[in-house]
Amino acid sequence: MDTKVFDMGDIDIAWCPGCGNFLILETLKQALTELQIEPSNLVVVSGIGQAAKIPHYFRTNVFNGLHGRALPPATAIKAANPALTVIAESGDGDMYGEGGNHFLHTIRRNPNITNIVHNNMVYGLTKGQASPTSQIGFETPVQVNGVFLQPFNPIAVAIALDAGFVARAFAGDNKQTKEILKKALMHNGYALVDVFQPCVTFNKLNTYKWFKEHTSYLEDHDTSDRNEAFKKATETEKLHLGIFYINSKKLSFEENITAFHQNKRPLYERKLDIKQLRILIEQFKNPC
Ligand SMILES: Cc1ncc(C[n+]2csc(CCOP(=O)(O)OP(=O)(O)O)c2C)c(N)n1
Ligand code: SF4
Ligand SMILES: [Mg+2]
Repeated sequence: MDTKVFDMGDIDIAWCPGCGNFLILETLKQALTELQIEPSNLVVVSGIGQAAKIPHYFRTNVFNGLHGRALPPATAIKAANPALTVIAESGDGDMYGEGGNHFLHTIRRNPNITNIVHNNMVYGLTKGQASPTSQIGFETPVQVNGVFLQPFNPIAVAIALDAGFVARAFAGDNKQTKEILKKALMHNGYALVDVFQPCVTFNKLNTYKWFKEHTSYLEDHDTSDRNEAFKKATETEKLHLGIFYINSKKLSFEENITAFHQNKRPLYERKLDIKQLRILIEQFKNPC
């Protein structure tokens, strides 16, 4: 298999030259290729934003939904057909701001999906307002005196909620990002990969250079130690890169729902009872 199986061919990509999104797109294609995941067995789901354009540039099954709403359809797709590899991918605003509620409750549900967040610490698509992960002091046309709110810490929140797989990568490091993505894709249950992604147009603070200077790799770290993982996630002098935490003992959402269902079969394998469906439609037509 070659990464070209995922290429859309000769199309215009509406990202700025030098944008970190190009690196994430290419690295993800490499990870999928190395895992031999075929385009026909993959679904890429997103919300709205620059990062959320990623399904447009992928030759596979895609669903581009509403702002902040990538996780619910991704959860539903996986529940209906657990044989598919499902990726929910969007930006920091989409996943942690507008989609923040879904972020929390998807971790609780634990669907077997990979959640990739392009974290550029800014609202890129809407031209540079502060996002939930913007750093204190970041000046924008709206936050003219600089951001004064504490940045949202997705890694610490995910560990606090006992997410099954929690990692952070940097788009500029192809090798580490690819290895993390491969492990996340192989994990049974919800996997968060927050990827630092420079926005070269609207974030002049968190540049490629800034990320290199302000990050350090997790070393000799026990990924089963939740307390230590939380401690590392809250350290801010250097932002750590790597896999913080893995808990493979939890049942996934799909395993739970098929266990509860009488015939133990996923939705797409069950026969449609057209008579019952008609009754249901009639009920909705005449709710009173
Ligand atoms: C309900 C709703 N609110 C606001 C918007 C405007 N909007 C579109 S994208 C976006 C922010 C995207 O930021 P992020 O998710 O970080 O993605 P990026 O563009 O940085 O990749 C906003 C506020 C919208 N489309 N829908
Ligand atoms: S505005 Fe920023 S995030 Fe959007 S394409 Fe340009 S560099 Fe990338
Ligand atoms: Mg963003």
